[in-house]
Amino acid sequence: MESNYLSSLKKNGFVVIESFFSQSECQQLEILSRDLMREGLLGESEDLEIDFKDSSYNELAEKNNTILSKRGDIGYDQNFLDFFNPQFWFSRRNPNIIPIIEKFQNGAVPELLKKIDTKLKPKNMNLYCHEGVSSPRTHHIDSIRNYFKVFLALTDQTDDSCGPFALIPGTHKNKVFNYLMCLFNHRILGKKGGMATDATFYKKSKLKPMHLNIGDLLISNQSCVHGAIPATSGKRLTLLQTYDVK
Ligand SMILES: O=C(O)CCC(=O)C(=O)O
Ligand SMILES: [Fe+2]
Repeated sequence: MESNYLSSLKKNGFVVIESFFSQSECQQLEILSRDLMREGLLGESEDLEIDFKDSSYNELAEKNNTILSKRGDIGYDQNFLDFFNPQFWFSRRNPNIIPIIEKFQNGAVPELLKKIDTKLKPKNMNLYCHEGVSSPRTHHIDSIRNYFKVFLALTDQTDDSCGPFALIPGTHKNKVFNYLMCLFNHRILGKKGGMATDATFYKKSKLKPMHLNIGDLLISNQSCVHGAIPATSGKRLTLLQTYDVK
C-alpha cells in the first residue's frame, strides 16, 4: 500500500490518501476553522494578526503566531482568505486539537516524504478559506525544487462548483523546461515576483481537479503545475502543511 503511494507520488507528483483523518477529527478542525474565519472577518485581535503590509510568503510562513493574509488585491483570488499558521490559534482555543494537528507532522506523512528526500521537513501550516473564488490565480508552479503541500479537505470537494485544487500530473519532472519557462516569464514577458512562476508553457485545460472527500489527504509536489478550477457556486475549506528541504 505504502509503496503504491510512493510510486504514485514519484510518477504523478501527487497522491490522495483517502480518509486519513476521521470524520470526528475533521469536525473538530472545521469548528475551529469557522471560529477563526469569523474572528478574521471582525479584524485584528490579541491572538490574530492581519497582514496589512503585503508581507512576503516567507515572512508570513515564519511567524510564530496566526496571521491572516487576504488575497485578491491584484485582480485574482478574490474571496480567498489565507491564514498562516492557524495551529497557534487552534491550540490556544482548544488544546485537545494538538494530537490531531500532529498527524500532519509525525508518522505516515513524513515517513513517505522522507523516501522522496530525507531533507524534507514540515514548515508552515495554512488554512485556506475559498468562499467561491471565481477568478483563481492562473496555473503555476510554486518552486523548481521538490516542495510539498499536504492538503486536508475539511469540506466536500468532490464537485467542480467549489473550485477545487487542480494540477497537471507528472509536470514536476520537467525541471529544465519549467526553469526555462520561469526565465522566459521574467526576461521576455517582464513578469515580476511570484508571477514569474506562471505556467505560461502549459495549457490551463490540462489541469485535473483533485476531488476530495472530507478527511482525504492530498500530498502534492508543488513543483508540479497546479492551480484551481474557477468556482461557480460552492466554497471550500482546506487545512495544509508544507514540507520543504530548507
Ligand atoms: O488552492 C488553490 O486555490 C491553489 C493554491 C496554490 O496555488 C497553492 O497552494 O500553492
Ligand atoms: Fe501554488
